[in-house]
Amino acid sequence: MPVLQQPQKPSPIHTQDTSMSCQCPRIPLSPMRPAPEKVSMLFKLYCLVVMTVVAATYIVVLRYTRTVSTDKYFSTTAVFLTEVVKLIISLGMLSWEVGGLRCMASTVLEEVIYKRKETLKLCVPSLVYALQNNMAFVALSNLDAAVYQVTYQLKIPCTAMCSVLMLGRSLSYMQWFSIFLLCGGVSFVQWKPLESTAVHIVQNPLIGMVATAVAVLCSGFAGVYFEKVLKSSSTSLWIRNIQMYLWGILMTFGGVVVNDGFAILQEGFLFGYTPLVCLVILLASMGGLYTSVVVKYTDNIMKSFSAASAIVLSTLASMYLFELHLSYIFVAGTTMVCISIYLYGLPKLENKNDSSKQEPKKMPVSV
Ligand code: NCC
Repeated sequence: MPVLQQPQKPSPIHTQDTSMSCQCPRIPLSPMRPAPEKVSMLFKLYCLVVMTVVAATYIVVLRYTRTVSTDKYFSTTAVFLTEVVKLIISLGMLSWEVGGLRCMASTVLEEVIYKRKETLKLCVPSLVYALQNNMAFVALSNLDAAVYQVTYQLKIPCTAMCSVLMLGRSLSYMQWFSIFLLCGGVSFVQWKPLESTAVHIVQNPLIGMVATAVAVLCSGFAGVYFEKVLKSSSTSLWIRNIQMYLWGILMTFGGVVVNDGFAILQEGFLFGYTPLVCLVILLASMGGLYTSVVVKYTDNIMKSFSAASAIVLSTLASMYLFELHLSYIFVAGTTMVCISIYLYGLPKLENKNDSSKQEPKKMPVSV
């Protein structure tokens, strides 16, 4: 069962009683910590499966648009437009949460514009995610999608390391072992023999690998940083997202100007855009928003475990649907994933006598 994360400490902002101009529900401003939002297991499962399926489709479509299409669009503009789409959807979700556009506007004014210090906190993950999202384009322009997907799994131990260092989580040796086992298992499950696809550009695998390494580090750090900010107060997820995407728009626009500014003046902002490029932007937006919901209701390590289970299940489902044969490497990978989930959920033996350090037993999400 996934663990519903409780906010860890009350934020000073919740002790202030700032009044709003309209009769809006004061969801993000309650001085008391609200009872943890309960969502059904089915809803979590749905978010995880959508996140995983979107991520897999995103990587394949992105790779296609960068290597097979003839007119190469400016990838920085796609990263920028993704932030814009995510901001618009988050504003929509916030107005649904507070009950209308007027209330949404006053909540944004109050929580995002007036609380500059809070908004400033989101500048860090926004910058790191902007770098990560640009690196994904560089990596997938230079590496095969399967190679990228497999190497990108190194983000699992990297995320665990960041959770230990930044959130003060303690992991037993067995849990560390299970994390590396999971990393290997997902890589095996996703492994596909290299196929020579028609590629219309010159690729540099070294650049691809360096970009993947940067993306791995960014994913671990930014994910845990966002989780820390989100769970240290009862501020709504959509407000946190709006704060982050506003910075994201600024940062990624900086990327557009610095990297492609001159060329865009000549060719146009939307040069090389096709319906597939729009699909990349849509998938990137959906993937990002679902990621934020998953992190809200579980945590970043759980996200890795549950995404791994979803990958195994979706691969099994597609094998059943398309009558494909199980390969030995897939069976080995699946076994590794299952064992790692079991091992991660075992109680921590070394903390048994130390009640102060004991955490409630967390079972990984099994899907
Ligand atoms: O690498 P990953 O996620 O951790 O990257 C997180 C992505 O979500 C966006 N995000 C995060 C928090 C938040 N509040 N809002 C957001 O929009 C970040 O901008 C970042 O793009 C994964 O765990 O494997 C996952 O992978 C990505 C993607 O496949 C890789 O980053 C590709 O390089 C998935 N994103 C998409 O499918 C678009 C994500 O769903 C899962």
